[in-house]
Amino acid sequence: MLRYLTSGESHGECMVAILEGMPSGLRVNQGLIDRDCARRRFGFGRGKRMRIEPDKVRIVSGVRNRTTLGSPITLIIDNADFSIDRLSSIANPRPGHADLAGALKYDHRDIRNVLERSSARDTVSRVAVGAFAKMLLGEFGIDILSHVKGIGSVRADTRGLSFNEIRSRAERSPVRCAEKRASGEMCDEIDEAARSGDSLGGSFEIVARNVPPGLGSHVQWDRKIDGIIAQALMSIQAIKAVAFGSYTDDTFDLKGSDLHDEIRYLAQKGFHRKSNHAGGVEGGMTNGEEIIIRVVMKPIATLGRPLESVNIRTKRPVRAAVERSDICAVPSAGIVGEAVVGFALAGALLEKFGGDSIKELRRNFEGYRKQVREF
Ligand code: EPS
Repeated sequence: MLRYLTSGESHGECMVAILEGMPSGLRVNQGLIDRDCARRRFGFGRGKRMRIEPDKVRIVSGVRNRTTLGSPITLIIDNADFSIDRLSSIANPRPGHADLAGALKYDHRDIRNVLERSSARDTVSRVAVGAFAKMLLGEFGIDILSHVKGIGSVRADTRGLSFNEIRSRAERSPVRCAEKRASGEMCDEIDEAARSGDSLGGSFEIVARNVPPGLGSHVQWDRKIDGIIAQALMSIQAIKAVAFGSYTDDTFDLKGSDLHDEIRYLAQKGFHRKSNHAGGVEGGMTNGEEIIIRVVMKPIATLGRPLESVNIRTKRPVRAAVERSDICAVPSAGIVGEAVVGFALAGALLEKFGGDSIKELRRNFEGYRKQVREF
């Protein structure tokens, strides 16, 4: 079983993750870990903290000579802004943040005790874990990308673009949007939100390709791969909606004949589909098509021109607290999305094919591929 825990406060000494269940014999690519952490850090709309933090991941256990041992892997990211004991206390909760619910639940009269852990700073640990998951998936040709579909009132139209085109265009865009026109307009809206003391949300898409059919299972609710992926995505800070394939509010008026993906067979290609409205999942299992997921993120809760709130000590009306923050974190959230989807798929891969070493996992994987080819 693949699992992980994270720990760490936003301005504490460091962020930590322990990843357990990775097979032995996986070559560790530090460059890939660094690259994903850098992709998470940058992106138009991010706050000043991102210029302070190098987000360098130290691997302190579970890896020897750049190869996994099969033992728990501990990852540490030191916080350059380690200032938690000097930071002021906060009494004015921000609407949209964990502040008030967390203070009530844990009986904290200083909201800083809540926000230090609820902060999206924790996503750096999740991206580091996700990089390991992607390395494992990469051994089997499974590849994941993300790209921004919308920010504020701007929507991108990427119909007709291939997986590789979307990835290379998104990587060159300051908002990680594959469409040039939309990318420029998104930057303008973020600038405008910054000027007016506001924040912006949006949506991004995750695509995973070369996923074999049969990850997850129809036989039990907690083994359904779409449920597992949705939970992982919903657990990212500020994510409010997750949808597979073509299924949004705009598609529920379409008929079964419009939406279900007709089945075809070619000797070289095996079973495949004419369309992919299902987003690569049917009956809680991957079906061999690309996995496509749309994720909606709410605007950042910290506003330069804060909303109405109530002081938790005096109970008097006040304006919400203003902290250093991002204006829009949708481009970064896409990278976190890749990481958690990678983790979910790596977990499902290990559940199906087992194996304590990469060698054993590969043997089982290839045996299944042959079985499916000969079906
Ligand atoms: C983040 C670090 C945080 C925020 C952001 C994400 O740093 P600081 O609070 O010191 O500015 O920039 O977190 C939030 C916006 C939030 O509301 O939690 C990071 O490393 O991603």
